[in-house]
Amino acid sequence: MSERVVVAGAVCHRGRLLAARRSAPEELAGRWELPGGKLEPGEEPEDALVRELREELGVVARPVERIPGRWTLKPGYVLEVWTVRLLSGDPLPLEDHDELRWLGPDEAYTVDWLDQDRPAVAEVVRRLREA
Ligand code: DCM
Repeated sequence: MSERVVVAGAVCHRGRLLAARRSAPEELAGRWELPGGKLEPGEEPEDALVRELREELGVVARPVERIPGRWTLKPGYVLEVWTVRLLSGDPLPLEDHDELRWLGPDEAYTVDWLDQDRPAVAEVVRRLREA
């Protein structure tokens, strides 16, 4: 049984992290996540992340570094996270989200992150504080 990989991006810009509020499905709606989505068959994780961020946010972005670790979402699905740099565009909630927020390290926990995203968020916030 192979696992399905979900890739997500910690988009960082000017010392802040981008948080996206999910609009669906019902059980996740209203919770905040690092934007991303499922790999398509044969797709490399970095390529999937670039595609997902273009589709969901309308930006051109570049994965920079993988955050160590992988987190189980539900049986058969694992989450992998990359730090991401914006190359062009201003993120908009085009698909899957109804609000975006840029959070500095001191505001990072003012939103209700999905449980499975929290370890990666914590690592990115630690890095933002050091930067
Ligand atoms: N997911 C998650 N954390 C993220 C992105 C996605 O837990 N940062 C989960 C939510 C869905 C699944 O991955 O169960 C697929 O995401 P999507 O519906 O966005 O393709």
